[in-house]
This record gives sequence, structure tokens and C-alpha cells, in this order.
Amino acid sequence: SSYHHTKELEEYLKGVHAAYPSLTHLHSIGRSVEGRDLWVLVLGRFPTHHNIGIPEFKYVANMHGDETVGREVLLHLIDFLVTSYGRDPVITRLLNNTRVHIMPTMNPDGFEATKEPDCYYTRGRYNRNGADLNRNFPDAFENNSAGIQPETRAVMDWIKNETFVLSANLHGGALVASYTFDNVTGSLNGYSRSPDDDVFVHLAKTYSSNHASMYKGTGCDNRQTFPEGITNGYSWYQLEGGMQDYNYVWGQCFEITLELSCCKYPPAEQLEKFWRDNKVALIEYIKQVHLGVKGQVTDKNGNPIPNAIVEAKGRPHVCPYRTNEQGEYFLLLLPGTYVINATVPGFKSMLKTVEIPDNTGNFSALKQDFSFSEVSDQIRSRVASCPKIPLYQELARTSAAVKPTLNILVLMTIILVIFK
Ligand SMILES: *[C@@H]1O[C@H](CO)[C@@H](O)[C@H](O)[C@H]1NC(C)=O
Ligand SMILES: *[C@@H]1O[C@H](CO)[C@@H](O)[C@H](O)[C@H]1NC(C)=O
Ligand SMILES: *[C@@H]1O[C@H](CO)[C@@H](O)[C@H](O)[C@H]1NC(C)=O
Ligand SMILES: *[C@@H]1O[C@H](CO)[C@@H](O)[C@H](O)[C@H]1NC(C)=O
Ligand SMILES: *[C@@H]1O[C@H](CO)[C@@H](O)[C@H](O)[C@H]1NC(C)=O
Ligand SMILES: CC(=O)N[C@H]1CO[C@H](CO)[C@@H](O)[C@@H]1O
Ligand SMILES: [Zn+2]
Repeated sequence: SSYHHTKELEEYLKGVHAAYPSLTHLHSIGRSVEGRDLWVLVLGRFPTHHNIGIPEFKYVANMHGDETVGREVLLHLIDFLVTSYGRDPVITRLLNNTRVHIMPTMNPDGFEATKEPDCYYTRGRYNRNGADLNRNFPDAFENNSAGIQPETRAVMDWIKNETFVLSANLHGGALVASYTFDNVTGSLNGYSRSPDDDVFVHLAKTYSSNHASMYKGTGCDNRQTFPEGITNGYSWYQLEGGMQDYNYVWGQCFEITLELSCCKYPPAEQLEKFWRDNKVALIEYIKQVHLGVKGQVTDKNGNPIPNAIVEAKGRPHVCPYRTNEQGEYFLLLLPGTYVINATVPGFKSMLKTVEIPDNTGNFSALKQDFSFSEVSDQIRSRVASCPKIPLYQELARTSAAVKPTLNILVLMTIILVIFK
């Protein structure tokens, strides 16, 4: 097989949609600097719109235009999903109960700017304006002064439009599953832990352990080893404005970064093997969107309450997670006992203890609804007042004393900047 350039990619996606019109929905979420469409193919039993209780999942590849494996692997995945639906019972149940969004390229200009397969960094990494899209998002720790690029803006709008729950961002140049945070919360102890660290470790391990070799953690050319093929983003190297932290903090979506190949842009003959190596991992990872608990928050008349805060006790998000327009929430949690706290601002909170089973095999998270009998449909919950600028400023200030150790990190960043 050979690489799909812009024209072939569009033909491929249009062909799939034409062949499977009721299982797929093809749309462009915006355009690149040079005017190329940012295509997304949506797959599922209800591909055109969100349905209550059905979680939204996404894969995004090729945001660094010279990291090409993800782009092609996602086209294989699309083919596998549409041809298995109705034949393979697992894929049928998966697509009946999940809406899967696939964006093969977030940086089509960078891909076209890279003329020849090349294992190492090329200028095609950047978009047409020379911006690194994985440094271009608002950052929870730092004022990101980078001007937001059209590709980034499109993805931010897309995240705002959909109730994404789980996601992965496909890169190349290493072999590892990396998870949030990429920047620091406070003291520089070599690990930037999110309140959902246990879930992120599980998600990263789900990918690495179902991949043909990632779990071995030998990295590339033994440059670095990653136990079990996973790493905390910041432990690997610090970065600002990354997409995974943005998804988690502002998008209510858990995203991890998958580095799929030591060679960024390998020869086309190797693409089939990359697909075989990643196939099981890509499917098993999608199933994780059914971890945890989900439900609806309604008022005394049974009408949905948007913007209600729903969090698991003991793991508050810096920007509290809120219900969508249909009053729905989704919380990814590992099996165990949790207290779920639903709050309609201005009213009292409702707490419910839930026992979460391992239910990913059932293609549904545990269901737990909340009904606020004292709230009538006249009252709409206040809209989220989540700050746009750094949320962790306090913590950043207290870590200022240990800044000198950053020199080593800066040096490492320079050495390693060719990856994520
Ligand atoms: C999937 O949904 C279709 C359409 O509603 C239905 O006919 C089929 O039985 C479902 N299959 C499974 C395995 O759930
Ligand atoms: C970020 O920018 C805002 C204003 O735009 C400023 O008030 C704040 O101090 C800045 N924070 C940091 C950490 O630089
Ligand atoms: C977001 O939704 C609005 C309103 O439905 C639509 O006009 C816009 O194109 C959508 N944008 C993206 C990026 O999905
Ligand atoms: C429940 O969440 C609300 C809103 O975040 C918070 O004010 C309240 O303290 C929480 N209640 C408990 C018991 O944790
Ligand atoms: C999964 O579904 C089956 C059949 O509906 C049910 O018996 C079982 O309890 C469910 N398991 C979990 C862990 O939810
Ligand atoms: C608070 C903090 O340490 N922020 C860091 C986030 O990442 C950027 C880029 O590496 C650093 O410059 C900041 O210091
Ligand atoms: Zn990359």
C-alpha cells in the first residue's frame, strides 16, 4: 500500500461514506492555513448526532505533519470497523453503543510539505505558519502566548461542540503511551500527577499492553526505556500548550498521546505491519470509553439540567466537570466505590455512593441519574465560569523556589523536542 495524500484521503473517506451511508457521517470541522479540509469521519449506529447515554470517542492523527503512521493506521481502522459491523458481534456492539470520531490528519499542510519519507524531524512537523500545533493550545499552567492557529481553533470548537469522553492523539518518533499532565502542578518531583492519575495509567497500559511491542518499553535505539511502555508526559519532558492537557482540563475529555513508531515517516511498505501491530490496541482503547459512571441530571419535571457540576468526591477537576445540554455527565473511573457529587449551583448538592463494576465488556458505564425535586424547569444552571488563563498559578508560584533544577530539564527538552 502507499500513503494517502490529500486527494486520495478525501476520495477514500468519501468512498467509505458512500458505501456505508447509515453507519458513517463525514464532515469537515474547519480548514488548514492553506485551505485544506480537516475531515472527520464519524462511525456508529447514530453517526450524525449525539444520543443520550452514548459516549463520544475520538482519534486524532498527524497533528505533526511529518508523523505519518497514525494517519494511515486510522484509515485501516475505518475499513476494519465498517466491514466488521454486522458481522463481528464485538464491533457491532461497540458501534451500537459508542460514537467514534476519526480525524486522520489535523495538519494536512505539514504532511504535504514533507516530500519524502524521513525518519527524523522535518519542517513538516509544523503547520503552514510554522506553529507546532501540540504547543498551541491554552495551557493550564502557563500563559501560552502562541497565537491560536486555524487548525487548533477548529479542534477547540469541535471539542466544545461534542461531549467527548475519551480520546487519543497519534504521533511518531518514539514508542510509548504518554499521559497528562505535560506541565507541572507544583513541585518538580519528576511527575505531574492529575487527580485521575490511576485512570490515565490504566488507559495508557490498555494501549501499550495490547500493542505488539510497546509494552516492552525499550523505546527506540535504547535511547530511553519506559516501564510497561507508558510515561507521564511531564516525566518524559515538559511541554506547554499540548492538546492532551487541554482536552482534560477544558474539554472534560481524557486524552492520551500515542507515539506509534520510532521512524516518524517510514516507507509505505511498512504500513501494513504498523496496522497489525496497533489493531487490537486501537479497539481495546475505544472500549475504555465505557469505564466508570454516567447519567442524567434532571429537575422535578424530568427536564435535563445543563451545567450542573458532577464530580467524584476526592478527585475535583480544576475546571469542574459539568453536564451537557441534555443534562448528561460521564466520569471515567476504575472499578471501586465512589461518592458522586451532583451540584446545581444555587441549590444543595446531592451525593450518591456507587459501586462501579468492571463493565467495559458490557459497552456501558454504570448508570446513575440524579433528580433534583426542588429545581423547577424555570431555573437553568449558571454557565461554567472556568478561567481561560492559567489555573495553577498558585501552585506555580510555590514551585518558583525550585526553578534552578529546570536547567537540566531545559537541556533535556532541547534533546527530546523532536518527539511528542
Ligand atoms: C445493533 O443495532 C442494530 C440496529 O438497531 C440491531 O439490529 C442489532 O441487533 C444490534 N446488534 C447488537 C449486537 O447489539
Ligand atoms: C497571565 O496573564 C494574565 C493577564 O493576561 C496575568 O494577569 C497573569 O499574571 C499571567 N500569569 C502568568 C503566570 O504569567
Ligand atoms: C459546532 O457547532 C456549530 C453549531 O451547530 C456549527 O455551526 C459548527 O460548524 C460546529 N463546529 C465544529 C468545529 O464542529
Ligand atoms: C459537592 O460539590 C460542590 C460543587 O463543587 C462543592 O461545593 C461541595 O462542597 C461538594 N460536596 C461535598 C460533600 O463534597
Ligand atoms: C453486564 O451485562 C450482563 C447482561 O446484561 C449483566 O448480567 C452483568 O451484570 C453486567 N455486568 C456488569 C459488570 O455490569
Ligand atoms: C509552571 C511551569 O513550570 N510551567 C512550565 C510549563 O511549560 C513551559 C514550557 O516548557 C515552561 O516554560 C513553564 O515553566
Ligand atoms: Zn508528534
